[in-house]
Amino acid sequence: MARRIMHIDLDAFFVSVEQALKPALKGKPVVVGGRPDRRGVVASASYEARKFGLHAGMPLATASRLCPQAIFIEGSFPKYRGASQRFMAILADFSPYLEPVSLDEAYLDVTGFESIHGSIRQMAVTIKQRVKDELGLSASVGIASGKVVAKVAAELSKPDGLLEVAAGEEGSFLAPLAITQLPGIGKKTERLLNSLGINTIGQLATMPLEVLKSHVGAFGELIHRHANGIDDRKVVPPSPTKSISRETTFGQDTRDRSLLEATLRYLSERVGADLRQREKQARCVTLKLRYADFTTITRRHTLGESSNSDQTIFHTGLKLLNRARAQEKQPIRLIGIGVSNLVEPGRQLGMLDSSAQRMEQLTRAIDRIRNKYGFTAIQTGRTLLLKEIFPETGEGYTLHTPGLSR
Ligand code: TTP
Ligand code: MG
Repeated sequence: MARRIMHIDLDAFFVSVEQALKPALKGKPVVVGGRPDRRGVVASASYEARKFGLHAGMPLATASRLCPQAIFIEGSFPKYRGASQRFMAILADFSPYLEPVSLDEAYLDVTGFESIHGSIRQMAVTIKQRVKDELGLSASVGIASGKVVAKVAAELSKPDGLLEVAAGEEGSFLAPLAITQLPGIGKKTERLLNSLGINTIGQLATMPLEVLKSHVGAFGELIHRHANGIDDRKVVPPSPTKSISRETTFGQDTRDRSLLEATLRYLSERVGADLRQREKQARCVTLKLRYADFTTITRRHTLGESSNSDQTIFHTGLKLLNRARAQEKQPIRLIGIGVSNLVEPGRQLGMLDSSAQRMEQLTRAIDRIRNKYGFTAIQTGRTLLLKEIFPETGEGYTLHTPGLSR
């Protein structure tokens, strides 16, 4: 049976989230990326702004010159992450074969699901409607027998589009399009192919494979197949997380007890928030330390009962830290905390205990506020000390290991 793959991509995602929250912005040229007098580039431009030539990646100053009436918005990542999670949750209602590709983009394998919705096309209409009703966002959907054609179809249908390519029509659908419309063909390959007289996907598809490979190497094989509308790559749901950790290197090696504890507390809260976001609990807590001489140790503790509480992660980490510090007096260069042995939250005996229940309610309230206003919108007493040390963004502290500030 021919597969049916959907590619769903939200239109002008960051901008549309802002417009959904502030309807006065609708129908106007809007840019998310920052103020035009700052350095930086456009992250997302509304379709009204695109009429003036604005696009993602363009310097803000250029954007403001081309379209002085555009409204420039700084943007806030937690908002977009929240919208993305709700978007993916809607898609997950339609098929378990869901592969998120980025915040606003996913593949869905819906092979054999026709009868549930009448047709795959009707299913796409329902998805678009739910995204609009529940999130106030518009999505574009491409449907085809494989990923690449579905993605091209979604892209071509934008904005607010829906385009289905029937089985057997993949090649003729792609043929008239410019080679740059084929995912994976960048500026360099475009120039090279253009110099060979290849401008459309159809020309690429009929080019002898050996000739193509002699110019672009092994990569030629893949783009040749894609140009012919052939793509059997599977829709792969993300593999379940096995562990979650956060770590940071200090600006200067330290023995400062309050700094170590405050940092450990902050990292524990980030791990806890991630754990709760994934609706998991952990059985194991691991502390990682790197000393001034670069020796790195990890110390692990298995909890009596699985947990997702910041308190438990922090206190377990603190005990491990105190034990390690009693053995080794060197200054510390890096500290990290992680959890593993993740399990589905079960019925907690401890929850009968009303103080644990109150703590759980408090944590949930804090998570909600942080999701909305950024991680540092609420801080616990211990981490306030970090204000003096790390630059703060709405998102959280910018730790010295940027990739791990998440
Ligand atoms: P895209 O889906 O590429 O763009 P878009 O949703 O803004 O517009 P389109 O209707 O064409 O899909 O990217 C999704 C979001 O990712 C986008 O809203 C902002 C962010 N992004 C960046 O931050 N930087 C970038 O260079 C790009 C391309 C996207
Ligand atoms: Mg998009």
